[in-house]
Amino acid sequence: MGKKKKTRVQFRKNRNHVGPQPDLTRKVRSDGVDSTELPSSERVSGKGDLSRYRTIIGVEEGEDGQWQRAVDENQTLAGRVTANRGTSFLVHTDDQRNFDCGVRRVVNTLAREQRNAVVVGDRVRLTQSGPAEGVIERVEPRHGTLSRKTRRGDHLLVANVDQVLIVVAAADPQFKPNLIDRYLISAELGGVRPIICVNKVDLVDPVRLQPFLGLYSQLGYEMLLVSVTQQKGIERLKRILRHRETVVTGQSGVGKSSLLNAVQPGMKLATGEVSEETRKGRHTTSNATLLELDFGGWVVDTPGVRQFQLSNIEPAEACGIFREFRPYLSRCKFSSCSHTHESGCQVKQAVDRDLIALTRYESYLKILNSDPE
Ligand SMILES: Nc1nc2c(ncn2[C@@H]2O[C@H](COP(=O)(O)OP(=O)(O)OP(=O)(O)O)[C@@H](O)[C@H]2O)c(=O)[nH]1
Ligand SMILES: [Mg+2]
Ligand SMILES: [Zn+2]
Repeated sequence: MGKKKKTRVQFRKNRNHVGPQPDLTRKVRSDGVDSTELPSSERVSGKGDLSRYRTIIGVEEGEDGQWQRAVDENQTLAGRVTANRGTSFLVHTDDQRNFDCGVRRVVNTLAREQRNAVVVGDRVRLTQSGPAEGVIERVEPRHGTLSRKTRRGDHLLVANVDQVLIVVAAADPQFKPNLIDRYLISAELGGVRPIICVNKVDLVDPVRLQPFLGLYSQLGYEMLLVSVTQQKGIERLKRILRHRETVVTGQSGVGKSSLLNAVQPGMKLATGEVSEETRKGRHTTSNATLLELDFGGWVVDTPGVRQFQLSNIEPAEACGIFREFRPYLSRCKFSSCSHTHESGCQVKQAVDRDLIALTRYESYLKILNSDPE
């Protein structure tokens, strides 16, 4: 495969836009491909339709306007990335086989801006290179993603999920409502429905969880209380997971893998003790893994992160999840109010009057400051 394969692709009719497409050149250049390799031609086809043809190195515009490699559907297999093995990916093909796959370099090049060319949950096309080996040739457009905004850009964790199960522990590790707000922002940014799951309720007096339950239910979030040890709430969790694609996220040691084992004992996921000294989990799960549920649906078990830091969150983005701020936003004195230090800020006034919970406002400030939790 030394030689670059050139592919002639037809672009979809381009929304009444007739002139040259500046985006193409920019995009391709930013991928480090020499633009002189991209002679272009345009022609008018029959019936007055304008079609656009360009000879490019195997890239085409996807339905969502993202750039994609053109691959021969007959020479490749469709599948789904089920695990990241560090240097390779495990792909489960639609014809029910498993392949250990590398990634074609151009796929990485095209994804440069996103940092993660391939993630668990991705729909891909691969060419077979051995009995159980292959090469990922293309990643299909994604929907429903979970990522963390970090200083170095977006760090994508998983793709193509409908909902995210945010797991916190009532105790051990310590219950931290602020963390939930961080996970809620990630869900909001990725367009996935969040569900808040409080595990280990056997360890506390349920009365202590009431204020918190009230707060988030009032904001309209689906919440559930579970205990793996007491087998409490497991049936409800199963109903929530059934026929959906769910990523399970939360700190290390909160019981993500334990919950999935309770839902489907056959999974036999490794679980670990919460270490005595640090009261933190030991990162028992080390890689995200996509697992099929035998009652319908898929789940992705993820490794807990020690610190869930979010960077570069704009006030407007944060306000997306701080729903209770909304009635006040338009009444702040300054239209660009960040609701942190400004005078005449109606959000701050609402906090003073207990119309907005102080814990949520503090959480908002921490997130804007990119404070570690
Ligand atoms: N008391 C109590 N302990 C639980 C419960 N669920 C899980 N645990 C314990 O919590 C510890 C951590 O569970 P894991 O399932 O490994 O946690 P995890 O979230 O998958 O952790 P990482 O894989 O490191 O991210 C284990 O010792 C479990 O037995 C529960 O409902 N109650
Ligand atoms: Mg785990
Ligand atoms: Zn304000």
